[in-house]
Amino acid sequence: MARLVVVSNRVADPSQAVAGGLAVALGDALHATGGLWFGWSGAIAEGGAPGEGALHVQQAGNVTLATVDLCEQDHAGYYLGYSNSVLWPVFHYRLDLARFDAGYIGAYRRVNQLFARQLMTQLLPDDIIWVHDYHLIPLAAELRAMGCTQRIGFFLHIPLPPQPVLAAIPQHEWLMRALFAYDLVGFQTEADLLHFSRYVQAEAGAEDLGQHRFRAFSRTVQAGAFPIGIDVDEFAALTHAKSAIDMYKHMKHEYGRRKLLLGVERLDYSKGLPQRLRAFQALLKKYPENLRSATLIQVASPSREDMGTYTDLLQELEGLCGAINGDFGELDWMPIRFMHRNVARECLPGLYRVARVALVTPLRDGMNLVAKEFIAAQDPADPGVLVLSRFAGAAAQLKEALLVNPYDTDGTADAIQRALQMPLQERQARHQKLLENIRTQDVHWWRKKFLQALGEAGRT
Ligand code: GDG
Repeated sequence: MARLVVVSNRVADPSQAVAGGLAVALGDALHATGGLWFGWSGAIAEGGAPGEGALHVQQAGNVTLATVDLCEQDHAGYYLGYSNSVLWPVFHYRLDLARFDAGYIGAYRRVNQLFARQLMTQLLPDDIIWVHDYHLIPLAAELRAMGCTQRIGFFLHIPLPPQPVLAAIPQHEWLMRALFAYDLVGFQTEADLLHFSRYVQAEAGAEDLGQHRFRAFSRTVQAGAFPIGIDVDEFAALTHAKSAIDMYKHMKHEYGRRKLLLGVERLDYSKGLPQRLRAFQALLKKYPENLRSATLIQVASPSREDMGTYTDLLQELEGLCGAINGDFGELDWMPIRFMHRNVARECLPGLYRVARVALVTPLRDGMNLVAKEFIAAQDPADPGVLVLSRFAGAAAQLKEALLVNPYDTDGTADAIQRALQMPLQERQARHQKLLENIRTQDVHWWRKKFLQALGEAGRT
């Protein structure tokens, strides 16, 4: 069996107990064939030169972890710059937040070239290479330019916006042309796939060969939708382990008299946090029976802290929480508990399980794994209700959630009220269907489906 090579911006050691679902799933695949995981080490080398970075290779069982350091300038231009100030906002439809600094693209190319150069030294002739996410769009093109002939697949974890939005990126043609160096390009949803298909036909004159195969730039690429899932069994096991049970009991004791609502995400403007807080505020105004009772715990774990847009967002959220707590709070009840901290992964399922309602209301999200984790952690006999944004990729699969438009404050408040009042039978019926869905299309299904399609995608 061919060896699997996974390439992503960050590398997780799959043998570590704290590794998340994706690391576990990719780890499984890597273990099965004995694999290589390649990416940035997370270290910024002081005094390093642009485009240069030492390679570190270590063994974790039968998986080789190969990582490259970046210098300060490359980290600033490639990671903070092009990846997170251009691609992340634009791919999440936020042209207003994009910063098209002319210096970023040079660093983005340089780091992709550096990765390609270092990766080439590690490759075996029959390797199958799987590249992940927006940081590494041009990697295959760089590898091909260095003579790489192995099969290469790409999976985009974030949304692909429609052509008029994508075209705002000055290098949009170059980026999309780079995708044709892959054998397979995977997206989260059919909607993303449609955006790809429309873009390449309209902007690159691509020929549609049927079954999502496209020919342009003298190359043929296979595209597909592969909605990512979670490791349901791993998450269920976490739910029944001590840390999660302790967390559940503690929260039940603290909040037993309250109706608990929960939001968990990285602090990011794509997640719709201000809009969610306003919807919760509207709920308290419109449905006063929730006063002294409904409590929203919002975990916003620190993310990309060295970027200004994230600091602004934090300030906005702290202001909103202060205003809502100030207006509605009582000596013995605070409507919102806002935590700008990371909750230990082992405790998360306990928190999910104690919540009556989860608010997963991003303005735009590739998939959203929190929605799936919440479902996996529920007690099927007395499950909580998922309020889910129609703009999360997960909404295409999780139809039994209460789907909302997060821009519609009143509509979202109404859905939250409906969730809080939902009778047990309806909660059970919805949860059963949702659980079936995340079980059938779990992360192992996703990985196998992608790798099978990559194996079948013949390059011409
Ligand atoms: C990208 C795409 C796509 C969050 N807070 C804490 C914490 N988390 C964990 C969750 C979940 C993960 O982080 C977040 O995954 P999401 O899918 O919700 O969102 P992104 O990080 O934006 O991920 C997304 C995903 O890639 C996969 O393709 O679904 O659309 O944007 O696992 O549990 N974990 C811990 N403490 C926290 O405070 N331990």
